[in-house]
Amino acid sequence: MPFSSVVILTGAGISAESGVDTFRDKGGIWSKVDLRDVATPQAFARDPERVHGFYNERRAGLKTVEPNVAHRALARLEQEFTGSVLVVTQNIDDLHERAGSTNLLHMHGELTKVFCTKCGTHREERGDLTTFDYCSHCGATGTLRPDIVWFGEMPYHMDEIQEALQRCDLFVAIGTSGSVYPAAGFVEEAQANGAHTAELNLEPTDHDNAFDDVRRGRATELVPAFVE
Ligand code: BV8
Repeated sequence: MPFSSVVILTGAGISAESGVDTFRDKGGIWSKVDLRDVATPQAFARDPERVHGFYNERRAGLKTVEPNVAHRALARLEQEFTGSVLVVTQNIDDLHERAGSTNLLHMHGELTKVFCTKCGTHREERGDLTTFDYCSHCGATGTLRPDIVWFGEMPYHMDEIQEALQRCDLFVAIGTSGSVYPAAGFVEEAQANGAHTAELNLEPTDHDNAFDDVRRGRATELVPAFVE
């Protein structure tokens, strides 16, 4: 690869063939549940049990899925590439790390973590969360929430991501519809800084015209071929 600094943005499409639901495809998560009822701070304030139930189910679902060859190809790229490879994922599953990626940023949070709204402590959680749970750090009860960036909240690691987008000479978006900002704007930012840009996705997206190289197909076929 004639590049030295690569930023890879992944979305739900890379985990689809592992059996994790996407959001905006036919039959996707947002066709079954209104995101305003489960993925906003207002929803959590209104009905925390419902929000806990939504994420408890998805957290439990992680036990039944495995990384696929696309996740593994990105991990291999990180290990074998002589330059730097940063994976920025919008996904809240843990399939990239289970495949072996280590230079990885979860910009929308992680299903396997919770944080305390009183003391701000983040910790790992693999079981169900309830409104009766207490924070092991400050002792408060009912203050734990899923460590997820909801709509209207600031995504994580934005400074680090912006810095990488300015530095990279290759930006690749994989399995994302490009419907959610700020991630949807990363291609323009990378391109404005001179990076080559590529999109690997099953279906056309609203951002097709923004990419230098557009490839259509399943992530498990496109990603291993792309990183070779
Ligand atoms: C923020 C966690 C700033 C929840 C998620 C109007 C204009 C511009 C922006 C806005 C606007 N109105 C509101 C906003 C801001 C808002 C936003 O973008 N809204 C959209 C809907 C317009 N954004 C935010 O609120 C963000 N924060 O802007 O902060 C700020 C500044 C000051 C003060 C406060 C804040 C925060 C957004 C984070 C939301 N949280 N996730 C959860 O998971 O439960 S986002 C949600 O969509 C998902 O979780 C996911 O992370 C994200 C992106 O989805 P995709 O991954 O792309 O999935 P999708 O289903 O859409 O697409 C899958 C693709 O894969 C498809 O194209 C399909 O073809 C393809 N595919 C399928 N199978 C395969 C495949 N490809 C390859 N192989 C396959 N096998």
